[in-house]
Amino acid sequence: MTEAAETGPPAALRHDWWRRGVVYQVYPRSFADSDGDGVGDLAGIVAHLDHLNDGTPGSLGVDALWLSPIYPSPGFDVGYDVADYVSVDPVFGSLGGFDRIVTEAHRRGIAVVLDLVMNHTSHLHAWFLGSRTDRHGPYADWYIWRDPVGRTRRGRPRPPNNWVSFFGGPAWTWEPARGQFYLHTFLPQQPDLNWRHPAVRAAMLDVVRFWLARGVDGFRLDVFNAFFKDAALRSNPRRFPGGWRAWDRQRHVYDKDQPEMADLLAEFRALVDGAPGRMSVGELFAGDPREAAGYAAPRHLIFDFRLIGQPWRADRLARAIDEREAAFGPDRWPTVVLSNHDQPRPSTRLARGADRDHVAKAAAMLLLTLRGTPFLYYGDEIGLGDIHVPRREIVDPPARRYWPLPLWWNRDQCRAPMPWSAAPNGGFTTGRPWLRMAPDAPTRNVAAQAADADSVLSFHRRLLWLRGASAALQTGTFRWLVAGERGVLAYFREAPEERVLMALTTEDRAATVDLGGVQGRPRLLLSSAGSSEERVIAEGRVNLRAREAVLLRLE
Ligand code: TEU
Repeated sequence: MTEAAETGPPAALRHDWWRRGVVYQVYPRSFADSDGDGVGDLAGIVAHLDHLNDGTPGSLGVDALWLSPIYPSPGFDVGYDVADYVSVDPVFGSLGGFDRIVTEAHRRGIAVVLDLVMNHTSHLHAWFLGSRTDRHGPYADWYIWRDPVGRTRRGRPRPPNNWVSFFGGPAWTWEPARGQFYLHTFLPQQPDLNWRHPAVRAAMLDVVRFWLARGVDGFRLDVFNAFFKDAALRSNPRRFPGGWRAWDRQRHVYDKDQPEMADLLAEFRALVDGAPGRMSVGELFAGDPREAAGYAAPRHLIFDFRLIGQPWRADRLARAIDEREAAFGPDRWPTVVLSNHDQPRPSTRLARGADRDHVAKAAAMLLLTLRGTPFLYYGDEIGLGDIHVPRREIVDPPARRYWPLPLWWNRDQCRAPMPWSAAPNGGFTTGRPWLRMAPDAPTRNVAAQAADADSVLSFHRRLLWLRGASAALQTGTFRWLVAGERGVLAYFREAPEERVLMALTTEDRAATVDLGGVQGRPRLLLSSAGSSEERVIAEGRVNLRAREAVLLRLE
């Protein structure tokens, strides 16, 4: 037993923290660098855990920390290509450093969630090195190998079906050493594992056991609905109308979402449930809320990315919220996600010329008051924006891969190093940061915003602590008051002991919300514009300034 495991899940953590609480996502390369090599690391994270939760409203007060992959990786997909599942990449630290994160996080009542990338490994993982050279060795069937289906007119081996890689190009790469193709849903450097092979399943469940024994409280499962492919590897049917990417011109009925996943998920959950208070969340790979809801299990959360795709428009957001609520219904528990390490950041994506801070605050209101477990991406709490990364500095593989086609997905932009202070390089590193800092880091940083009561950070802190004390916001039901009409979103969250009303306008002009028929005396809890209660609540209505979001309690 490690020291971290002995301390166990923090006493302060209720068993259903994953349902009531807020998960904070750290992209480790970009959070804090403790040794000056320009890359964030585990010791840097430990040094900033008080920012997440020091038990006082001077911190965010979040309940869990999700770490994007920390395992040894050659970095073809910046960590999402894992070369060893039971170790820590030296650039981040060591297993001992990881144990310290668990101990220090638990001491602060923060649960630790690891990112498990189990659909594929790195092409440099020992399993694949064994598999690619030997058709008969112990790893021969650990990946999805197939003979060619004849030859092309040019005499090249023809791949077994029409599947394509999400990152561009065919999903099959020819391996001369074996004389066969292997499958990769992502890069050729990310070969897909053969989950139908019992040894693969056993090895992966051992990985889960390894981290649980080190005191981990939960897992994010990367693209988990792609683990199983059609047993006969049938070609996908064409999709009309398609898109400009080959991926969008197919209906993905055979390369993901196979029924075998249900059984694996049950086995995985049984393992995770070996101790109370542990959670898991599956990343739904390319799917809608209905698909997401189909995978939700009693203690297994699912990302539903429909909200990420919406512009900052009340009618569009209302439609997306309706879809989610209809898909999940009252009995299944959704997640709320407005950003992550793959998507443009809200303060850039949603603001579109409007004041970034206003939109960042209102977006936080949505994230933290909708029904479901919110996932807050590092940096969003200060309204960090996307960075512009010049072509020659781009690190992200799909962005490089498509050149010279348009950049459809340059994820470097949303991975800027965290600016902690006005020090050089935002106090992120004493060296040269692996990605450039946001240009406004000297003014938009944690220290500056902590000192400013009107900042995006101060707003996040107040809202998060209000949420932490509110049964209605944590577990209450959802009911519309105004579903997107005239630029307004207003909804109730209701628990037996408390009723809360959220109202916001996405428009650049004032709006009113009629409270006629609404039971209870409204009291203002929070306004994104710093408005007073007298300004907001008057004569049976709520007055909203341009782009304002307010939270009320009905007494
Ligand atoms: O991303 C999978 C992925 O492509 C989806 O998140 C996608 O953005 C969404 O379904 C919209 O269609 C995960 C990781 O988050 C990403 O960083 C990795 O590159 C990828 O898997 C491969 O491991």
